[in-house]
Amino acid sequence: MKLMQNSFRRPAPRAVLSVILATLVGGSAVRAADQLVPLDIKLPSPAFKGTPKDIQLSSYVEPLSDKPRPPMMVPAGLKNVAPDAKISSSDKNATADILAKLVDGDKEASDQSIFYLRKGTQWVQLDLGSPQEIFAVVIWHAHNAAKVYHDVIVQVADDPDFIENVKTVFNNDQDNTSGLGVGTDREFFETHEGKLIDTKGVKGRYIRFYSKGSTESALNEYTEVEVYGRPAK
Ligand SMILES: [Ca+2]
Ligand SMILES: [Ca+2]
Repeated sequence: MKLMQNSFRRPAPRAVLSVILATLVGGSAVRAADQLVPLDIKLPSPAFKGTPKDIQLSSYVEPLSDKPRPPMMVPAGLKNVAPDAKISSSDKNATADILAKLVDGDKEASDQSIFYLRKGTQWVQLDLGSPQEIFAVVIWHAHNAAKVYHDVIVQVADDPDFIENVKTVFNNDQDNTSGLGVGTDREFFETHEGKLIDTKGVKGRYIRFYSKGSTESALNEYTEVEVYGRPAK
């Protein structure tokens, strides 16, 4: 208690800033001692420009922005933990060699950079090896053309079968066609920026990414995922 009183009496300016920012971030697992920094995401080259051609869109798709995405503030010292993960998928035709492309750092829009999962609701899953506090997730399905993926759902769990302590951190399946619950997030255009999701320090060892085809095809494409976290305390 003495320590706390001391720190309140004579707060370091950086600590005060962290507390204020942590309050702004709201409900996340940001700790008082955390220094917040912009998340540094290495982006691939853009592969298409301008407004999409005439494709059928849901009423809940976000308009395609022509401005760079504002940075997300996260605790300093996070690491992309995806490259060390063990990867599995609902599509048993996807071999380990194919699934390795999900975390190989290649996020380009070329044919060689993208792999396919069969049609219908499919998922890829990462076993992070130990419980992590996950602050941000970035997904690139395929940004070779303007398209919108359906039923993008991201869940975190304590077990590989997603039974224990399942937390949904993103769900844009607003008509519940994948049957995991009605989502409240919006559909979005795939771009070179990928889809950045603020996961607010959610804890879990397993993370699963669902999708159900796109405005272009019933097949499911994946290029890369990144998971920014730190070991859970
Ligand atoms: Ca890749
Ligand atoms: Ca749907």
